[in-house]
Amino acid sequence: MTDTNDLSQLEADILKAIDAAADLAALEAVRIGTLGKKGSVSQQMAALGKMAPEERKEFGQAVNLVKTRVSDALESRKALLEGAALEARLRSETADITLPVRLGPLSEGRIHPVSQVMDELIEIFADLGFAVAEGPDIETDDYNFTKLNIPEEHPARQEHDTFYFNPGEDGSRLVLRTHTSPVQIRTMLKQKPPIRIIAPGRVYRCDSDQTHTPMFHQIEALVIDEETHMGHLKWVLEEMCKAFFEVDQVTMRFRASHFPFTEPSAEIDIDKAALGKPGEWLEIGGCGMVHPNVLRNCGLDPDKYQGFAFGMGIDRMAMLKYGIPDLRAFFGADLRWLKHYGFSVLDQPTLSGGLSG
Ligand code: 2U9
Repeated sequence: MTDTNDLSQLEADILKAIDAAADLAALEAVRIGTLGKKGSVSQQMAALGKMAPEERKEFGQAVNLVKTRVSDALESRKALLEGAALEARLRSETADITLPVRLGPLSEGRIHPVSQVMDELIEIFADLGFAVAEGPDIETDDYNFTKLNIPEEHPARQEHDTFYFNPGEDGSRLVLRTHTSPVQIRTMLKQKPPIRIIAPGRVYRCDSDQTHTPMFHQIEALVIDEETHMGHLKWVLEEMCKAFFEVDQVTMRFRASHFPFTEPSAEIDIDKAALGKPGEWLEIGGCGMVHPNVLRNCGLDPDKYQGFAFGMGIDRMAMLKYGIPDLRAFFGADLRWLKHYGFSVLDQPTLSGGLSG
């Protein structure tokens, strides 16, 4: 082909093929068939070498123009097809975030009733303005007992059935904490009042029978300020019980008691009406005003600061609220038990959305 008319025809055919290419693969096939090594335009270039010089100049220019126009057409068609391909991909890959969560491993797992109740209580106390405080399970004798007004040889030490570690070189003994009270001691030692904290966590006592396990869970609360009194204590406990048992009213009773770390001290009973059995009393924990010696041991002046504290067993609260009969099954790691008494991973307890789903 040495005729410029034929060349025009070739160009027209190529431009038509470029326009007709429906996708990037088809377009690439056109490119290879024209500008590729053995492509139709490249062959015209190769033919130049066999031409007479005078012919070569004119035909060469014409072929070059065809090459440029084909090249430009390929480029612009490519940009168009790429844009369309991206559009199509974006359309097909949209995620509908309003769809319900797909059932998968998350729906298989269960939250243990102890974790559920702990989360519920943390939510309730957060709403009342309490922060969560934590401390180590292994404590010093001093924080677990002495600073809490339980000196060496005090009978309360026997009652606590303590797990002791071997004494260190200096004779000091570490213990597995028998209550979460050392967490409050640590807080008072490092933080100035006003203090408003809860301390949930594991505690340990060397005691095991139908209603006792060597490890169990407690939640304790501590409030220290300049004008704190038992009225505040009663109100907080009432609010907590109403929110926890999800009822509008609770009747409570405070029975005088004795703890070394509080004075006065009381045991807390609630009327079982909240659980559908009115007239029966149920003990849910202990409480009192923080003993002046405890305040002094933590560097606080009892003439300036007063506070209240209370403690409850979380495992017991879980048994009460969710009708779980056997404490020991809590720690049996039986998946059938957990499937029955456990809670959905996706139902986080909130005051606005409901505590127990
Ligand atoms: C500090 C000062 C005082 C926490 C208190 C109780 C009464 C109590 C029991 C309830 C059931 C333990 O889990 S249980 O067996 N607790 O009766 N706890 S007052 O008093 C404190 C704590 C920390 C610094």
